[in-house]
Amino acid sequence: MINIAKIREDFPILNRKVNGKPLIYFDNAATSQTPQRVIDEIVNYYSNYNANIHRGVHTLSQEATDLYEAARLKIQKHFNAKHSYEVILTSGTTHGINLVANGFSTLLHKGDEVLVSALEHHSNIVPWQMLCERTGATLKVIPMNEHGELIMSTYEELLSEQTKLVFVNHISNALGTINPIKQMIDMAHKVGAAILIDGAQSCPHIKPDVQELDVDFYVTSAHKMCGPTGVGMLYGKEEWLNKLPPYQGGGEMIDQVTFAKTTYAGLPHKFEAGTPNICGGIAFGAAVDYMNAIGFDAIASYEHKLLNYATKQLLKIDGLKIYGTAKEKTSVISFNIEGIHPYDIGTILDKMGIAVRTGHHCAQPIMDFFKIPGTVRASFAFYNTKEEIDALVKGVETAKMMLS
Ligand code: C6P
Repeated sequence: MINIAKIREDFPILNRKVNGKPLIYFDNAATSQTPQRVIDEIVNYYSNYNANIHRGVHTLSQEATDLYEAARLKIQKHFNAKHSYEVILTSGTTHGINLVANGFSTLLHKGDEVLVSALEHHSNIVPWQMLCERTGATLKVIPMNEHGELIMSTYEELLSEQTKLVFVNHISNALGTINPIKQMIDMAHKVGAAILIDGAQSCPHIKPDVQELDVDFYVTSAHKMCGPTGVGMLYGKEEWLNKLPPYQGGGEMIDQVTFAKTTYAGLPHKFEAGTPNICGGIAFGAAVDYMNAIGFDAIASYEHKLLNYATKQLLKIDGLKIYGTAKEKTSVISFNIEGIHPYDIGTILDKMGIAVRTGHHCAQPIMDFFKIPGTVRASFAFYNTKEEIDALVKGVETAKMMLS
């Protein structure tokens, strides 16, 4: 059971006021808030350990290296990767996807097909379009239905011997749909295709087990799960990471450099060129510890209650339509009110101290599917409350009155 009052004490930002009102933060899918434990880790690093890593013989450098590598081990354990070197620390989900897409430049050819789901964030569309332009491979789309669920029978039809790669998010950022990724992974493997799962939105709610999933690549960002911005993880199966060429060249990713030829370092360093976000990596480890101490089962069950309550209360508002009504759904509610632009609702809510996201949520194809310019999106985290949802509902009613 979650002790919500105690948890809220961990997040200093929840005490601030916005426009003279207590902050109600419902933009968790854009970025989550940061607990004191993670803030302390950042302050501690810059106060006591700041040094470059994997380079110095001096004590500070060795201590910073130990902390950074300890964080990698925490992340490995959290996602249950078989080896720590299968965990590549990146700048975030976008970086991880681009790294894999770039690597496949040498592995794809004209005639090959790659499948993307209709539910993707631009990060999991554009790099693959760029890959297809480079290689002559064809991008095909797994469609969705009116509820925002992928149509699995069409997915099955689209899979063939030509399919080399599938990419799909674990949870849609715009609609909250939880995709049946285990089934999708198994189906991709049956035709010999590799599959990448974008876990940007799942990691705050679910603890994925990459070995049990048997996934080839899994990517996420620390800032979605109580960590800092500018750091994230790419998990890749060892055999796949070995097949991919390095993404960026520079310091730390090499074995030997001469002007005639360079040989590369082993995993994970082959993919970690340059000075990484050292403090960010260490704080990512602290965020993983923090969330595990609360427990993902407790988080998921509490957030599910918030989702059900908010859905029920919001639907009482005349003219309000929710986009994304999948059976399997997480705590994201995208909605519009007939005749009112989402941006106007978001602006009025902000005056009441309520932070929501408005617009296309970097998922324009989803908005095109529903023939709308965008939605208001309220996304809940385990530190939100029922009382905050009541305030949101009241705020939306007021906005509706002002704008109708
Ligand atoms: N979605 C949102 O408001 P980065 O920016 O690399 O940390 O994450 C990109 C990304 C990739 N995939 C999914 C499913 C995402 O939701 C996001 C980020 C935020 O929905 C910011 S656009």
